[in-house]
Amino acid sequence: MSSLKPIILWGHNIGPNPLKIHIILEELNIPFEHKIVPGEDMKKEPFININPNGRVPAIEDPNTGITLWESGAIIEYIIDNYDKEHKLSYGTSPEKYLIQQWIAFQISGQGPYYGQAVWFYRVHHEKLQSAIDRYVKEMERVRSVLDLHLSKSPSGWLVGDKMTVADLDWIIWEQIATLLMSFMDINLEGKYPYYDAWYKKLLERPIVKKVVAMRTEGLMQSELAKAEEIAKKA
Ligand SMILES: N[C@@H](CCC(=O)N[C@@H](CS)C(=O)NCC(=O)O)C(=O)O
Repeated sequence: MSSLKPIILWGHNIGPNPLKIHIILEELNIPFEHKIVPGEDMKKEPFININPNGRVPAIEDPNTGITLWESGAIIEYIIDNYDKEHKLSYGTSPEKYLIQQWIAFQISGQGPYYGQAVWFYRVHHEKLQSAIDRYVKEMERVRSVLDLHLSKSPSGWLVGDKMTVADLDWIIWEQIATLLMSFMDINLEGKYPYYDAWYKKLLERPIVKKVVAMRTEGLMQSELAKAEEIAKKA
């Protein structure tokens, strides 16, 4: 991969969606540069020329000239173009489509629901316990779906007999869900054993560990910036 020009990954220091792409690019040893788009710059020029939806991730690949946004589409692109040996994917049916299925579920059933749980617990201006309960319940329901599927998987991975992008795609939001639930004194450890084993295996991967640590550092910095802002106004 050394002859490749680095792919530009437009991301965020705490946003989980770009970090999914960061993990996959690094696991595949693809050169890339993770450029941070500050939240206040996302919905305006020049970033909306890259993603009119004003969200991250987006990529620009100088090797092919493509600009792409939406994490599911980006993962499919990376696999088609840069995982020819199928280190983290499969090229044949049914696994190829099963990977797409788990990615589709991640984008529609994990990210938005977990994101709302974080929003209503940490950000929303008023405390709406019924909204928090709804999204936390959904986080547990999704965990039970993963556990049920993994209980029937001889390899302990979501698709086939090896770890793929389908697994890596889920880990960052699962780590955030576990952290969020710990703030609420919810501990599901032991209730979903197949999930627990899968979660631990993923979290032990050096690249996943590094990206989780990067996000923790980013969170600390943004809490510090918020505290400084409050202190300035006081
Ligand atoms: N469906 C999109 C979701 C992207 C998304 O919501 N990204 C967050 C960061 S993790 C974002 O850009 N938030 C900024 C905003 O909503 O203004 C994807 O999977 O790429």
